[in-house]
Amino acid sequence: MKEIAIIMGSDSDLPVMAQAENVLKQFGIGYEITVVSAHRTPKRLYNFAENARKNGFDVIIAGAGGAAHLPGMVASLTSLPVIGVPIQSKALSGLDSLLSIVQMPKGVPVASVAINGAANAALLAIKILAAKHPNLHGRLQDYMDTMESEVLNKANKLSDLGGEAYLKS
Ligand code: RP5
Repeated sequence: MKEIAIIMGSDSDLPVMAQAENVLKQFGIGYEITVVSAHRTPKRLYNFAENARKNGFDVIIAGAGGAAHLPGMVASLTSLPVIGVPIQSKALSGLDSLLSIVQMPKGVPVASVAINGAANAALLAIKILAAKHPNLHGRLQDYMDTMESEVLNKANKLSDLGGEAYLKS
């Protein structure tokens, strides 16, 4: 079952958006990944968003860069939650993407992660899905525990070695 849709404005966004795919794979969540451009394929955008719920998706992750209208336009056409991923643009380093995604008008919410924060978009999507599949809470807790252990191991190693040796290790 494909519960999450990962869409992006261009295949040039894929190196970032593949990080979301990677997290979903780690958690064994079904997903579909494709390109939907708000400006270059507006009819495809409309068709995707209008049918997203009927097609079984629960959450949409939408990455876009520059004049990043994809997440907002999709959100305007569906009741599903949309998580925007602002892609780092060349001209303005992604500030344009971020502002285009977060400055939505009242009534049309889009959640946003950090610039290039596709992995967090996937984690947030899984947290939303956990309301429907409570077993995901345990898996998310495992993920958090692993992160904690990794940081504590690093802190112990740093205390043992001191900064210079740590950097060389
Ligand atoms: C946006 O324009 C895309 O999301 C992409 O980040 C940006 C550039 O697209 P390409 O010109 O690389 O196809 O729509």
